[in-house]
Amino acid sequence: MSTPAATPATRPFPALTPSQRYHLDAFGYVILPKFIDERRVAALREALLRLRRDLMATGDPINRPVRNARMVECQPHHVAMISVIEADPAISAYGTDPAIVAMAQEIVGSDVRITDMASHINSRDPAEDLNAPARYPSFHTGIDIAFGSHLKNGLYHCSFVKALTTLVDLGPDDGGTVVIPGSHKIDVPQEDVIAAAYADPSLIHQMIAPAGSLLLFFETVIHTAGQVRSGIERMNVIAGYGPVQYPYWGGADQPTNPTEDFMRSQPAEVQTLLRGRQHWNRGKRYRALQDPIDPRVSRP
Ligand SMILES: O=C(O)CCC(=O)C(=O)O
Repeated sequence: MSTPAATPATRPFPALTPSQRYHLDAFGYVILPKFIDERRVAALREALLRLRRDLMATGDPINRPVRNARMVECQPHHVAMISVIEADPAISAYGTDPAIVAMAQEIVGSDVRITDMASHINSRDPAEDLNAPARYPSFHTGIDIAFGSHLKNGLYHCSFVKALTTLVDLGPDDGGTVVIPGSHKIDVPQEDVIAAAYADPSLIHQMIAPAGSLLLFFETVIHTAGQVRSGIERMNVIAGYGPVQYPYWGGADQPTNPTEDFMRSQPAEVQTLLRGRQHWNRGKRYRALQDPIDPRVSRP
């Protein structure tokens, strides 16, 4: 994918095809297969494995950040790292990738900022009974429907969007992210939606896709990591985006904003992605479904 333009006004718009936009609207997610090429996947894998190693070497990876990143989950079968954006240039390049930012901007409906960047590396949970029907105790959303979404030109916009790329091939037993499609529009108690989905598992969709594939989803859709049933070590990189005036997220208890040194080392437009902009002018921008994708976007 090549998208040289990098300012809010000149980023490709629309950045999604009408079919991709429709899929996202209807289901709350869309997958773009092999969006990131093999070279970038390899660089991201290496960077995140090095970060895991370096964090573990501190002896207290939850409380002792490395390159401003830290762990929020540290179990033998699951490591979750947050605020990873400045840990390696390959990771920063992912979060600030103009093509991904352009899609986030279109989905939010305004200029955006990066709200957080994270990574999960996990394998089979030895406590899970693989003979029992699959259960996903961490099903969640990141923003509620009433506050986090609005309609324009009949299309759904969400103020918290995730761009998750799998760094390994994901088959059906490999724990790809699961979502309850459509739940971003059904404002009833979450437990009722989850119960309905368990009663009919066809209501749960799973990411099954080759390494480098991008899952874009609204944080209003109920989702979580899938169940790893194979011997694989799953690994992903995730960038979160919100309207440009939103605060950084990065873990409610102990927010780890990008460091000043890192922000100052970046071009102006990237600095806005990292800092946000404290102003009510959010630079709103909306498409209609039939608007064709910007011809500058080339898809693999
Ligand atoms: O690791 C996953 O598959 C899910 C990540 C997730 O739940 C999130 O980013 O909110």
